[in-house]
Amino acid sequence: MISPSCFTPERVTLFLMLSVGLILPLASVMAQTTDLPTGAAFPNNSGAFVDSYDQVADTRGLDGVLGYGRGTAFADIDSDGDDDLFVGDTDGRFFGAPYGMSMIYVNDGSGNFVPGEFNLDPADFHATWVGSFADYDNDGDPDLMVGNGGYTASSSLVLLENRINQNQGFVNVTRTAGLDSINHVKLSPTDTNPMGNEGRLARRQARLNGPAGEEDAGILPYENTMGLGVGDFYDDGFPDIVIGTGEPEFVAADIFLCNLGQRRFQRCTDKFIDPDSDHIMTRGHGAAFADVNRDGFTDFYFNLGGHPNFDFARKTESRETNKLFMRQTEATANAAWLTLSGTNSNPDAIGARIRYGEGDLARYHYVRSTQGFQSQNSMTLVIQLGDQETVPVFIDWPSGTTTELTIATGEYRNVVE
Ligand SMILES: [Ca+2]
Ligand SMILES: [Ca+2]
Ligand SMILES: [Ca+2]
Ligand SMILES: [Ca+2]
Repeated sequence: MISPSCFTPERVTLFLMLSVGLILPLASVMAQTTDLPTGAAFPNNSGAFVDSYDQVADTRGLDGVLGYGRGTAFADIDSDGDDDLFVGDTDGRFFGAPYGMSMIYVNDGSGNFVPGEFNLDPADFHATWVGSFADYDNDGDPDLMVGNGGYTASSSLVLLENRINQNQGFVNVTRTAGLDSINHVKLSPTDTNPMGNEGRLARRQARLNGPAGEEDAGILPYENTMGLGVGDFYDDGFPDIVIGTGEPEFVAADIFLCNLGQRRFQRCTDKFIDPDSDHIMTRGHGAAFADVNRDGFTDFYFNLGGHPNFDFARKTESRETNKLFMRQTEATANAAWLTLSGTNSNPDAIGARIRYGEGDLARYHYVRSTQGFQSQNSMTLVIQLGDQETVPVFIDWPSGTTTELTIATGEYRNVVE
């Protein structure tokens, strides 16, 4: 059932959520650093070897399709122990084939990806903004919820049940799950240019005068927040921040903020190296973290691209290719991997708090359904052991119960509540 809708309360709520999206993770970062060691090790690049994240999408099977990137998510959809990748794309089919659209990529276990078929229906991915995984039917595999529309096209929610183990791929169960009644159509004229105002117009005009246009006009650099990712670069236990601007008209500076510990962040965009170098000025949206090649170092995927209606109207091009950043370092990780299965708590253990290590070496993980803007980090938690062979792990489940265990180097452990 589709019903007309104008400026709905849901839309207002969405904007409020996006507005506070940056503030809440920052607040939680501040809160959780209380018991952590000061002076976290930040790689020293004074030597000949540069400790960096190299952009490797082209050699890992994730290259070549121009897209309007939106939300992205890592989840182990086929239960083979590695993180597979959902890429939301708000879709270039207006331009005809070959166009980018939302995809699921399957991980071969080493961080190489191949496109998956899974009987996906293109009609279920029209102007997709977000996809998020959870085990909605409690059968042990992650199912996929897709959100379409935004300000791009008519809005819809699609729930796809994971039936890979029955060779049916993902099956649309939106109607039987009772979710179709909340789909709606965007009609409000205020949606066509919700960001237009005098300040932005002045910035736009200045920007048209070249990269230094804003500076020449005395306007601060364009750093609109739309995409937002929170995850742990350098696996030091201190969560870091990525901000993408998501603006169709301009590429703008990607903002990587590395957490130095001691409640301080430092811009570290220069650590994220792309041979094309255009990554430093993009239209960023979805951002997700996972250790895709199981080397003990967290990797980062950035889903990029502008807006199709804008391109149509202005006869311009704001699509971009996405980026996968994998850490290249002389350091060797000493890590283990942990997943949680709730019983009295929810099956995905959303809300669980994990502490590992003791004293000054204690670190924390939190299991969340989404992280940042329209994105979901891997549910597999990377445990850093430092110079230890084992570390104690303490799990606070959402139900209120606790679990204590010991995990060893190289171990992959699923803990059942
Ligand atoms: Ca997998
Ligand atoms: Ca399931
Ligand atoms: Ca970090
Ligand atoms: Ca890795």
